[in-house]
Amino acid sequence: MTPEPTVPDATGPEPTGPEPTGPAAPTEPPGRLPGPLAALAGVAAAALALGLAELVAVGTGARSAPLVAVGGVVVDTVPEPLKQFAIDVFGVHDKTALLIGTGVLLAGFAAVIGVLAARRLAVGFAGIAVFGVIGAVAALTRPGAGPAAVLPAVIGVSAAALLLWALLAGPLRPAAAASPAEPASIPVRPGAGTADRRRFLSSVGVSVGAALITGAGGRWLAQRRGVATARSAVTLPAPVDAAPPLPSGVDPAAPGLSRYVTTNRDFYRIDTALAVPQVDPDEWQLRIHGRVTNPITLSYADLLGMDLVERYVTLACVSNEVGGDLIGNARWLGVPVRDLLVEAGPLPGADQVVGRSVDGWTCGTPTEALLDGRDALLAVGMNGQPLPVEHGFPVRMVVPGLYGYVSACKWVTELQLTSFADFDAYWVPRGWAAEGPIKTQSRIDTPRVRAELSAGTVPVAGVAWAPHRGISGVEVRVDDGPWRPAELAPAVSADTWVQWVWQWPATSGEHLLQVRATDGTGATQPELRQPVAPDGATGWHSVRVTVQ
Ligand SMILES: Nc1nc2c(c(=O)[nH]1)N[C@H]1C(S)=C(S)[C@@H](COP(=O)(O)O)O[C@H]1N2
Ligand SMILES: [Mo]
Repeated sequence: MTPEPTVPDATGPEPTGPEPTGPAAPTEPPGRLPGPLAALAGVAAAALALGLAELVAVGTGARSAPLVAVGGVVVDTVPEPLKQFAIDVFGVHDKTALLIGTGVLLAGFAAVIGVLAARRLAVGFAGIAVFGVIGAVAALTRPGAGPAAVLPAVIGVSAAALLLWALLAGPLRPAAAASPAEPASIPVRPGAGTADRRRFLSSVGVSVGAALITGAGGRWLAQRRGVATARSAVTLPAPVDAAPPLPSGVDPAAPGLSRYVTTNRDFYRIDTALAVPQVDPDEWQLRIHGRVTNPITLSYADLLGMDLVERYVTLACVSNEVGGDLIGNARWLGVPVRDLLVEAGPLPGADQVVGRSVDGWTCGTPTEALLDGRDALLAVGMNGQPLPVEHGFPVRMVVPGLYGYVSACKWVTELQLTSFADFDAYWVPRGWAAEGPIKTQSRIDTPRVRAELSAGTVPVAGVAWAPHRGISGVEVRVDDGPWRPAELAPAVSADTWVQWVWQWPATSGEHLLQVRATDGTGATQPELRQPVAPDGATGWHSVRVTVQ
C-alpha cells in the first residue's frame, strides 16, 4: 500500500507565548496590525509570488511554475485510491480541481503566515522561504528540468517577502496600527489612521491585481510561445494507404447516440500533465533504443517523409467505468510502429517497448502487439489535422486493442526496448496491471438514465467495443425478459467501436434496460461487476427509465 501523505496542519502552528490581553499589555509590540489585515497581507504576498512565478515560467517552461510543479509531484505521488476518487468525482476536470484545491489551501497557509509575520517578521520570512524551497525543489525534480527551473519560485518568493515587509513593517504599514502603544502626547493627525488603512488596503488590491495580471499574462504568453503556431504551420502529407471510406449507416438515426467518429474537440483527454507539454516539432526527436541491434533517432521531418497510413482506431481508458465516456474513435495518420521496430531490430527477450513522453511519463507495450500485424501507429494526425497539442502533438502512439495507459504515449520521444521483468511503466507500481488489453464493453447512450418516455416504439441505442477482436453481436433486455438482438451498424474494422440500435416496444411502467456485447471470438461480456483497477471494469451497463 502507498503510505498516507503527510498533510500539513491547515491551521498552522499556534503562536507561542501568552496572548496579550489589551492595548496596555506590556508584551504587546508597538501597534500590532489587526489579524484580518495581517492575513490579507499574507494572501497578497502569496498571490504575488504565484502570479510573478507564472510570468517567469514563460522563460523557464510552464512545468517550472511552482503551482504546476508541486501539483505535478502531487499527481505522481498521491495514493491511488485518492486519485481514483478525484477522477470519479471530477472526471476530466480532476486537474482543475487539484489546482483550485491547492490554491485554496495555499491561501489558508498564506493568511496564517501573514498573521505570524505581523508578530515577528522573521517568522513570516521563514514561512515564505519554506514555500520557496518546496516550489524550487519540486520544479528541479520534474523530468527534464534544468537549474533555471528554480527561478520562478525564487523570484516569486523574493517579491512576496518584499511585499510582506512593505505591508507589515515598511512604508505601506498603516501608522494607525502603531498608535496604541504610543504616548498620547504625540498628536495624531485626525483621519491619518483611515487614510493609512486605505493605502494599505489599496496596496493589497494592487498587489493581487498585479498577481492576476502577471499570472494570467504568463499563462497567455506561454500559450503564444507554445506550439500552437508551429502546429498550425504543419502540412500533413497524404497517406500512401488511406483509411477505408466510411460505410453508409455507421451513424444510425437515434437521437442521443454517439457519432461513429469522435471529433477532436469531443475526444476525451486523460493524462498526468498539469501543463500541456509544448513540444517544438523542429526540435522533436524519437529515439528507438535499448535492447536493439540498431538504435535509431528520427526527426519529425524524417517521420513525415516516411510512408504514412491512415486508420480508424478506438482508444479507451482503463479508468472508464461501465457506461462511462472515456472512449473515442478517431482517424489516425501515422507510421506503422512495426516498420521502425524492424529497422531497429529488437534483441531476443525484449518483450516490452516502453514509450516515454517528454514529461517523463511512461507506458509499456508488449513488443508482440507492435509486431503482430495490427495497425499500431506513431501518429501525427487525428481526423485530418495535426495532433491537437493536448492529444500529444507532435507525435503519439496508438495501438488497437490496448488501453491507453499501456500503449497510447502522447508527446512520445523514446521507444525503449526492454522486458516486463526489467521495467515497470508509470502506472504499474501504482497498482495497475502491466498488460492492458481492452475488455469487451457496451454502453446505452439513449434513452438516458431516468428518462421519462411515452409508450410505443422507443429506439434504444449505444456503442459496443472490443477493439481488435471486433463486435459480433449486441443484445438488449428489458427487466428480466429475454435478450433481444440489436441491429449493428457497419464499422470499418475490428479496431473500432460499433453503434447499435434496438427498437423497443415500450409499455408503461418503470423498466430496466440492460445491454451486453459479444466479441469477434464469440466471448460474451461477463455480468460480473469489477472495478476499473487493476485492468479495466467489467459488468453490464443498465439504464432505468419510466414509460408513461
Ligand atoms: N504522455 C502521456 N501520455 C499518455 C498519458 C499520460 O498521462 N501522459 N495517459 C494515457 C492514458 S491513461 C490514456 S487513456 C490516453 C488518453 O489519450 P487522449 O487524452 O488523447 O484521449 O493517453 C495515454 N497517453
Ligand atoms: Mo487511461
